[in-house]
Amino acid sequence: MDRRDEIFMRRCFDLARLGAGRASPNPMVGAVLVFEGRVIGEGFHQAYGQAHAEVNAVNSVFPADVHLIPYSTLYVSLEPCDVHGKTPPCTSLILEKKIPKVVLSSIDHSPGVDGAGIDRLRKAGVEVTVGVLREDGYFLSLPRNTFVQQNRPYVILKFAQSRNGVFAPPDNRQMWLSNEYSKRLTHKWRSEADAILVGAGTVLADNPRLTNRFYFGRSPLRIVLSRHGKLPESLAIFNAPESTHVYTETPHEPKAGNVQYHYLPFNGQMIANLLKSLAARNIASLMIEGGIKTLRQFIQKGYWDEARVFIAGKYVPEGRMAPFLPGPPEIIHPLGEDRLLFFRNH
Ligand code: AOF
Ligand code: ZN
Repeated sequence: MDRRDEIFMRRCFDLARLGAGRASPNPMVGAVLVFEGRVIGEGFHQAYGQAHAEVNAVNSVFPADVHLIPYSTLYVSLEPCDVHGKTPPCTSLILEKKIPKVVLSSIDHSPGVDGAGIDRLRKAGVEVTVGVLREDGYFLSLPRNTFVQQNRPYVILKFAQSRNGVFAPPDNRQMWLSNEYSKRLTHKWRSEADAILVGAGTVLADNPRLTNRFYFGRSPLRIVLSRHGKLPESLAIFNAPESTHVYTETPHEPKAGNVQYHYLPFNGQMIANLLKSLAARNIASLMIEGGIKTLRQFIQKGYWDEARVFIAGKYVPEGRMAPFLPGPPEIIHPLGEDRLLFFRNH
């Protein structure tokens, strides 16, 4: 594999991530157009329903370089689409612009693509290389591919625990464990997730807002699991303008327009049915912020893809212990006195 392929592919990944929080439920995709080692165009999928990365890369080429396009290589983090969705297929653009070579990292498993994009290009004589930085590309596109292949959102568990593994004090008081860096990161993640979910116990104990206040970008949709639906309308989670969906066995009419109640039987299929319902609402990524019971339900059913766990520097003498995750963390980041442990369920 050409070392330069990896450099340009990394650039595609960096560009792709600029679409975090806005591209979903589409994938984050980045593209770079290169003529003889020189980048002549770059682009990424900036927002759902808008132009794809390849289109933005081609459109970014300076007029003086446009004649170079038929002699250039298009690097793209994901297989170019071959479907007419909200925008025309990128395969058509590549053929129309006579781009002779395409280098990509991972496959788009969306219906109608899933290898068809590669086939169409190859049949038309385009040289296609697949699998550059395969693993990174796989994980970059995993939220989208999980959404289309399993008909559920990509699930991220997020929680904090004390140095000695305590999640919450015995009396269920709110306890802030992690530091300012961890808090800021949490808000960044909120800006990237389509929705954020908590159990009713957490809502009642902590009265969280669950909005993004300490990072750029938007706030996610808020989801509450509440078997009996008895939640006072004065809770911060019901504050406008962000929307809140409550999943409950006993639905009732909300007072405010930003709140909706949905019927969900709290049985053994609850998590599976909830995820299916969220997918039907185009929610492709979901962050679970607690509490212990809710996190454990997702872990027990195996419905989690990543876990981001803050280990605070603080020691808490007693309390309820944090959920247990099988397997060791893949990455450990220092964050001041805290540490961030990153797990994958695969
Ligand atoms: C690409 N490049 O930048 C993105 C792609 O409804 P549409 O028009 O947005 O098309 C949806 C399809 O395009 C679907 O297969 C999705 O995975 C893919 N997204 N494809 O070639 C991009 N964002
Ligand atoms: Zn496309």
